[in-house]
Amino acid sequence: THTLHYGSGVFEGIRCYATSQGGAVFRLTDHIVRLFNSAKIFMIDVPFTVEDLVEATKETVRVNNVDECYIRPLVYLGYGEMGLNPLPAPVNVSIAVWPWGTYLGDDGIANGVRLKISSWQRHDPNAMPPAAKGTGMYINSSMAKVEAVKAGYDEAILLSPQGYVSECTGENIFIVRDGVMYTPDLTSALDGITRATVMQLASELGIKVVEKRITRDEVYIADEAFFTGTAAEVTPIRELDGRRIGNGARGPLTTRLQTLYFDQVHGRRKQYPEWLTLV
Ligand code: PPE
Repeated sequence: THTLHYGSGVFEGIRCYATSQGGAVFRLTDHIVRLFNSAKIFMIDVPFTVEDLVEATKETVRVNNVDECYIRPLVYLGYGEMGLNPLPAPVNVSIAVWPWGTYLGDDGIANGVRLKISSWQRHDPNAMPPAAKGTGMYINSSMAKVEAVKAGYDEAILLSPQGYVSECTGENIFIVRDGVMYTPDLTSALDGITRATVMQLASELGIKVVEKRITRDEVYIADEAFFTGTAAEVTPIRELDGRRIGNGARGPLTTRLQTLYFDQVHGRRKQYPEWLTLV
């Protein structure tokens, strides 16, 4: 297929969580809207509506009988004409679901993970669009991940072409200093739905969140650092490039936000009922 040859697909990563009322997909419509936005950026005409794919996602979870799962909608260019021009290729959509526990291990969620600044750079926005989740774009993340894992780390932070912290291979990053949270702006990072969720939860706690350019040394001397993603959820960072971050364990604010996040996705709080779609 065109997508297999050229990496021309777009995709989403979504989670469904068990709640007292059964399985509930977290921020489903927001994810499907982002999928359509990714497709728009690449000029892929998805032959379905947002509502179609919302319904198809719910049905896929239902018929697979999994309350807790990861969901992977994938828009790909199927069998058709070869060559760089994607326009003649048919547009297909698949949705897969599978049980997927913690992304970087239960110990990572509880005690934090160890990171390395990658020698690979994040995309220049005029080379690869940061707002899109394009399949081929992930070669960049995969190379950074391999480098980090081979060097004995759990994850990598990629710097933007300008040399500022952008994001991890599949997560947005936050640091905490003197009670204020900082996160990179979106000029070289994905507009993460977990990022937006955590920012909302922080505002509930009255915590100021600032989006700005962040240098690597600001992470070294942060009081706390953590990263967010659908797969990774809220994971503390305990070390970067051999420097212990804060007290070298899950920080107090990270712990509060993590608790709020897990309570939210499991439907244990009353706020934002619109974020949970029962299957
Ligand atoms: N940055 C990148 C590059 C990224 O891939 C993700 C999601 C995020 C930030 C966080 O976005 P959000 O999930 O909306 O909070 N990465 C997905 C892919 C993970 C994978 O291994 O595949 C995910 O978390 O589902």
